[in-house]
Amino acid sequence: MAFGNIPTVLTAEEIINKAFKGSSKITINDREHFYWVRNTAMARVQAVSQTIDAVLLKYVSAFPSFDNLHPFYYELAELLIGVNPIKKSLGGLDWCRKQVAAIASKHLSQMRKTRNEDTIERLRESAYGRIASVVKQLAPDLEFLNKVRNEIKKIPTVDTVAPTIVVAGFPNVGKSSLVKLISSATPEIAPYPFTTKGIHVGYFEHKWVRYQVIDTPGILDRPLEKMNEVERQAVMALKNLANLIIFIIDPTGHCGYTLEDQERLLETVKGLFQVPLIVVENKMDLSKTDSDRPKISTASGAGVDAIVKEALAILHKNMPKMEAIREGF
Ligand SMILES: Nc1nc2c(ncn2[C@@H]2O[C@H](COP(=O)(O)OP(=O)(O)OP(=O)(O)O)[C@@H](O)[C@H]2O)c(=O)[nH]1
Ligand SMILES: [Mg+2]
Repeated sequence: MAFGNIPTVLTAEEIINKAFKGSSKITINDREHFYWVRNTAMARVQAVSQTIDAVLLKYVSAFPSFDNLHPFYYELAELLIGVNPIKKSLGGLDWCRKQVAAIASKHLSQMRKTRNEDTIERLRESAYGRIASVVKQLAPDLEFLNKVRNEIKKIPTVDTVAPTIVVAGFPNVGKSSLVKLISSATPEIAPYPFTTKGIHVGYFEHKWVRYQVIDTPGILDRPLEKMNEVERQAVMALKNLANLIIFIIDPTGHCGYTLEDQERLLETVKGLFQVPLIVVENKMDLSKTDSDRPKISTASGAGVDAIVKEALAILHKNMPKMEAIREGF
């Protein structure tokens, strides 16, 4: 998985309670009462600081290092959440780890110097209080990172190496229906636009090569800055993953959009993405145009095999190295 398995991010309060509760169980016995008191207090402060450090470090390391992320994931994270706020909050966690370590070390060294039991207890309390207050300052960051974690979980894992077909077009034209027919993906299909709200990934195998097929949300022909978050995810997939685009047109009017609008989007897509493109007219069981474009019906399956064949031929032609490897088997 691109984002690994990010654990639930605890709240500041939960982290503090966890650390304090764990430390309260520690006692370091000594025959001499003073040492018993001092060593116990010191061990507790140390334990509190170590627990907090371990918890925060776990979060920092569980989040991906955004600078090494594949552009598809990076841009999707940027679109859905915003990379800078995530980096800022993770930076906050690191800041807190340093503060906690410094507070602990300062108090421990003072505890080491005193022979007074009351002073020891006062120092322990002061360390606890300051540590708690620093962790409490993290509350908004922790809450935000937990939300990020839940958003990140929704980002699908894609194969960034497999030859990839991205299926695109206006809403409701039959993209998901095609993806479901030709790959292992099981996207939702429904008779209204914007059924697909994110990227769905499926695979099929042909002669020992695994091909990736990506279903995208429908896009309307409008400038990128006017597109909503759902449409932009389609653009991210087209831009960062496609080796070939299958552009579906529904010329029957069944989808609720005109042929002219769809043709305009096709021109936009051609201009934006420099990858081979197959234009297919779907729903030929309802009606068909007399264009010379390939025609399919995902309802009856007519014409679909021919499209897959054409897609494979184009992918092979564009990936001579892959073909050579494949032929070598
Ligand atoms: N008659 C007919 N209906 C079709 C065909 N292909 C798809 N449909 C119907 O068209 C509607 C939309 O199909 P989807 O596959 O969900 O379309 P989509 O392009 O993925 O739609 P969004 O995800 O909303 O963008 C559904 O009611 C399908 O059953 C076809 O070849 N013939
Ligand atoms: Mg769909």
